[in-house]
Amino acid sequence: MAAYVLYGSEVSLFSGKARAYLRWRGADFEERLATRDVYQNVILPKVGWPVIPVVEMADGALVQDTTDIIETIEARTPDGPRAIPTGPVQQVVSRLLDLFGDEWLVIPAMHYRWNYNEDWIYGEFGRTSAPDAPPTEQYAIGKKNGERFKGAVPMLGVNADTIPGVEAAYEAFLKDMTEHLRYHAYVLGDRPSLGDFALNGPLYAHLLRDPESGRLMEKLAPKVADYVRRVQAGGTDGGDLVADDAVPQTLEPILSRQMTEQMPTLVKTAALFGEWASSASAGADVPRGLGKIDFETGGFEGDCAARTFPLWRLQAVTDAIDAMDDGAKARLADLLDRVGGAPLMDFRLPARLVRRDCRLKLA
Ligand SMILES: N[C@@H](CCC(=O)N[C@@H](CS)C(=O)NCC(=O)O)C(=O)O
Repeated sequence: MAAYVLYGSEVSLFSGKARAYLRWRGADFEERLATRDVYQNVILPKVGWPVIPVVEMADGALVQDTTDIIETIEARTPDGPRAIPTGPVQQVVSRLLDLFGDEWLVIPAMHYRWNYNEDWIYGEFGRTSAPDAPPTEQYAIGKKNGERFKGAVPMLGVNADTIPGVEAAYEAFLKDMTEHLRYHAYVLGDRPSLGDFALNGPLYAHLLRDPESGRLMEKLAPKVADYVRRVQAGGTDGGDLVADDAVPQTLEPILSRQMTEQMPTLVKTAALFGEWASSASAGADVPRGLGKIDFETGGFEGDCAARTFPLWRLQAVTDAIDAMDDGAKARLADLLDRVGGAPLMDFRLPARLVRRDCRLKLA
């Protein structure tokens, strides 16, 4: 019996992140398809809501949330390689890329899937949920299951007004990443780290694997497509992160876009969270959304749901900043200055978040 069981699927963005990590770590794991039986018999009873990926540990404990999975495995087996760099500046940058991959690249990932690959994805959802059913039944099942995910597209701010911006921002990201890959095999050097796994979720499961999206990536950024395949396969052995806790300069345009586009949505969401928290009790479940906020991407404006989960990833960034010594803080401040992220040095959420029982709660 394998040490870990990954419940997930090839179509799932976050399963792609977890799988790439487990492969890179050389973890002894078995992947089980998240069929409807698995949802009914494993995920719903033990996690409480329908979500993947879920990893079952050797002692039977179930962990949901990809970063939690990575942190739990690294804490339980500290002798193995670390996805989360020990260098303090590289650690903050990794946490930033975790926030960017999971919670910002999800926007193009969902846009291209649902606006260019809709029919195909229904079949895929059906094959995942009911692998033994005939194709027409799978399509019907996939269509029913897919409604929930399709419903998230407008909440992410994808609509007729913003689509040109979503596409422009994604194409700019592909260009920046292509340039970065001329100098480094992975985001922080010659081996994968947390940021690579976070980028791999949207880039692999949706933006490379979905047929129309994959054609676009191969055409615009074949080097990125190659990188995505390498990370999904577990990365190459032997290399290391760049020395002296340095951050490649070619990563700065990507961090810059994160500061210009994603950070304002987080600041607005944090303000709504502060209002909500002021009348909520400690331990209260944090709503998944707190109304609407304006946002801008690729030069186009629109609105999107103020999703609270990204604040959890942001808190991990600011916690990593708080843990730094003064020398590291000064080096990070220089980097953030260059990418338009100076306010992040002092920005803190108005209240603390905790995650318990696979849910986000007010501390
Ligand atoms: N933060 C979670 C996100 C997991 C997630 O959103 N998974 C998707 C599939 S890729 C899902 O099951 N979503 C259901 C939902 O959000 O209601 C993680 O990193 O594991």
